[in-house]
Amino acid sequence: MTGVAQSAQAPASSLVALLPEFARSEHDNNQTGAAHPEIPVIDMASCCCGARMAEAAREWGIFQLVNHGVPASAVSELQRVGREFFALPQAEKQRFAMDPASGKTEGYGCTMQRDIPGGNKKTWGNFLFHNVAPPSAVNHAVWPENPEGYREANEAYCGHMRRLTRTLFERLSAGLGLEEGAMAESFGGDEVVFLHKINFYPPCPQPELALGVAPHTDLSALTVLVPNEVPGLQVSRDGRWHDVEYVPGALIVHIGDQIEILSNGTYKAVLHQTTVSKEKTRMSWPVFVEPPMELVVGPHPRLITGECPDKYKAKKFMDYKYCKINKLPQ
Ligand SMILES: O=C(O)CCC(=O)C(=O)O
Repeated sequence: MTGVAQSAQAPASSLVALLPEFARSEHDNNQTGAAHPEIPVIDMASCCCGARMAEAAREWGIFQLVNHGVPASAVSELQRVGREFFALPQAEKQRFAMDPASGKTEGYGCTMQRDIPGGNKKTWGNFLFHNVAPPSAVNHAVWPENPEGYREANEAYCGHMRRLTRTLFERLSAGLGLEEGAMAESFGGDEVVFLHKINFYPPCPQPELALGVAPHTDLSALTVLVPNEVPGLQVSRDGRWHDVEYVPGALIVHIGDQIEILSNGTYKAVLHQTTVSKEKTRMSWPVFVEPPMELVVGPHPRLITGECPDKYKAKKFMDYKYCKINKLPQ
């Protein structure tokens, strides 16, 4: 996530033209993408899946996972409560609005992207996000009580994310020649933070002028995302945008900034954005897996050598986050 979160003003899909605060210049809104079969789809039941993950993390910074072991029922329940939350009346959703100015940094909102040519622009979408684990990072006061089952669905899904993340960290550590436990340990072990977000991108009258999320890499170590069936996610590679194909049942894994730093640049945080549709509502459910705020993350000592000196400063995750959100040098 990037930019400055504002209290939410829902984009009005009944409009026939885009309000200026959402419209980007052509230069600023390069959406030309192509379905790209090369974005790796990795079968976790296959014996070489660890090597394929490491290769995808080096080459793309993104891959899709099938046979990941997260039950379809847990995913569909997560999606149900998300869809039902966004179908609530605006006033009900607004009760959970975030308000960073008053220190309420979790909740319902929309994003304003700063510092782009033509001034600040809103992205065409709303979101809800809050931490789900560990217990010390959770504030249930910012979780919606409606719809029924919201809390249970998020907690159950988080349990699956814990297990999956452990495996991903192990495979990605091995791909760097480190012990399997190295990455989990470097990101805080049992204190690693799971932040759940729901993105809601309603139909847009002029989709060619808007973006759902502006280009960014994730602050996280990694992000595991469930999309609905409406395409829109694009990733940048070799100077152009590539559409991420919808693979039913797959989970999309983004390498985030913290893994890029820990790997001393061997793995790449993926630059991505989302487009929006004229007719359909797109939704996505990313889980951002982050180190605790106080933890210092830097290149792993075993990956710093005479030939390959450290490429990133070691710093507390909270300082990294502050600099990134405020567009300050790291
Ligand atoms: O909706 C998506 O596919 C991507 C969402 C995303 O990049 C974000 O929420 O930071």
